[in-house]
Amino acid sequence: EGRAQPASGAPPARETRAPFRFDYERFRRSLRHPVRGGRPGEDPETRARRMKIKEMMKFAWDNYKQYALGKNELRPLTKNGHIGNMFGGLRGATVIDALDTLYIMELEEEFQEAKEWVEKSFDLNVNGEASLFEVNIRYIGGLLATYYLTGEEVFKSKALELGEKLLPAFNTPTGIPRGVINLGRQGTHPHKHFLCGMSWSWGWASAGSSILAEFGTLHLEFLHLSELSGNPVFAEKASNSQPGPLHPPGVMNIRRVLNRVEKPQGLYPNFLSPVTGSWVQHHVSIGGLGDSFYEYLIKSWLMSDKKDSEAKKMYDDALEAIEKHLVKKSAGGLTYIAEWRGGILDHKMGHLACFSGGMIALGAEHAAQERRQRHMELAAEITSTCHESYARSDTKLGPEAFRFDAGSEAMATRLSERYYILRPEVVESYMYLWRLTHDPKYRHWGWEVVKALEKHCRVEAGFSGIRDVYTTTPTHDNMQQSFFLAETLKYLYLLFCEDDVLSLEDWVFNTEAHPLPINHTDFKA
Ligand code: DMJ
Repeated sequence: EGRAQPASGAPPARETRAPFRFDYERFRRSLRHPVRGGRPGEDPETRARRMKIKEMMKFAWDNYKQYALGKNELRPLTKNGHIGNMFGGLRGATVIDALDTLYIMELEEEFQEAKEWVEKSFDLNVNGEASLFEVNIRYIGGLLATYYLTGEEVFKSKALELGEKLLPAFNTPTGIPRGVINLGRQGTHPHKHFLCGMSWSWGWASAGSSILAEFGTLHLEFLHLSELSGNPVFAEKASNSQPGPLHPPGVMNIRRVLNRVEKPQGLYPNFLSPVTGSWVQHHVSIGGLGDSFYEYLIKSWLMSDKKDSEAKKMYDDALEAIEKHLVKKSAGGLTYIAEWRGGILDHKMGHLACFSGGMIALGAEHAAQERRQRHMELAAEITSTCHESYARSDTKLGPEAFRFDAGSEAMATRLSERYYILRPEVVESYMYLWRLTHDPKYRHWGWEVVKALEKHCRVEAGFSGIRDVYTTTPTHDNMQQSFFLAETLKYLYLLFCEDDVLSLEDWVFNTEAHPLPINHTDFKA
């Protein structure tokens, strides 16, 4: 599509190709539902709650804009900006993460402010050690989603330019990318994008390994980069070339490596060597370090309009091993997913692992009858356990990790695990479970979170995380995380929207809640 065909009889010496152009209008016609807006005749209380969440988003944005625009995140107590060390020299993480939420909530003026910053101030030629994963999920994901929602070229071109800068990270003996990359401009070699970035493994990851949740959370965005650019390099490899030093393989190759390596009891450990392609440590977790790898398998299948059966099989097999080895019930009857360290269970669930209620429900929707019921029950039970971790705290917000040992049930037992940093995973699961069951308890639970955020996290100049969920005189951590605007507030808002606003029939959410379109293969223009 969009490529010029050589005219018959024309001299074949030079290939003439029209530049590839993604057909945005055609894509918009392929959507089955409008993307935003209220619906006539809706319940006034639901609308009022949605409007409250919109007000929270405006408050979070306005304060970021006033005190931290151009920095990555807002420090709401000291009223200044935070840069951090995850994005190399990139700036404006909150701008990029907020764009699609502002758009969906119809905060038009604020959306224009964010867009203007991208047009005038977003600089991609910056040195510094950036996390491939974080840049992909927040920046590439945010830019792609905003392009698909608005059709504004600036978001597409920035996404593609940044995407190219990430490619050198794949240049390893196995094609499994390393975790850290320098995005700076270096060298002018014809194949410059293979030279301009140096990449490393994280200093803290054992023996130079790459992390499952990092290299396993690129697929959705990289397939869209290929789709929008017409360049297969992101998904697979440069056309007409074998993968090699100058043509590293794209994301599809990651699965090949994972399918080759033996999995202990069918489980995927969190650390893999990008040099040998074997596991470095046997730690398995559906929370931090593992989480979004599983999420991207089921979402890859959904995004492909259920054509990517390899991803579906990998998801089904992984979930079966998780059910068999990691899903447990506490003495008090709470279902949870434990972690696994070389065969020994750690009876702990991180807040991060609470996304899995939503993921399992989403997968269950499309499973055969017997599995569907079992998985829907499992999803509801896990979501309810995560709700308990909130309900059992004094602030009604949940801790970073909670345990099921030494008589404890769904509560943090260590001082260092009592904090809440505005994370989205629990409300994310409420949103999916609401959409898939319409059980009113999910909206009720979501509203409890809104009230708790207002009471304990809202400060004069934005929202802040808290250091201890078990005290009602909280100490604030002075950080308004960019994912609060990208995810927490977006999922809360969607919980109080009709189902056809960003419908699950048209969109999959990347792991930072940026919506990417499903490729409707049966669509006729
Ligand atoms: C987000 O950046 C993403 O949801 C990621 O997958 C996990 N961590 C944060 C939110 O907690």
